[in-house]
Amino acid sequence: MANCIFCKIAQGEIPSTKVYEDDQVLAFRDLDPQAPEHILVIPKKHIASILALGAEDKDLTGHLLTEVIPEIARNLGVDINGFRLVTNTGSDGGQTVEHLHFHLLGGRPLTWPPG
Ligand code: D5M
Repeated sequence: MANCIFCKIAQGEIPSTKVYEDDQVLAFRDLDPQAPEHILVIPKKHIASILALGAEDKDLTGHLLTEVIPEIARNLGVDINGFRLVTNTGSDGGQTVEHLHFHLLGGRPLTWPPG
């Protein structure tokens, strides 16, 4: 989608520090890390948020949650002590980039509740 920063990252038009890539999914380091490991996991296809997912995205979301995220967590070593997976949605949710993304945060003890 034109003017979507994460579409541009997915297409290689804007550089990113990649930690995982396949034909459907890209994961890269957040520019403003909130934890020692702060990764953004995105579908390459433009989907605005979790609310914009459709039935046609079941294979993609299943792949992302059951295969990609556990693999990234294991590769980073945060599977041992744990990590947090967050998808901010809409303005109250704090979503600033309107392309579905999961924040994977780990590498330190995280507090709850978030602000
Ligand atoms: O999270 C959007 C996140 O995207 C926020 O943590 C900054 C990050 N961001 C924005 N631009 C970039 C680039 N170019 N590379 C890496 N990370 C980026 P949200 O949940 O929408 O607030």
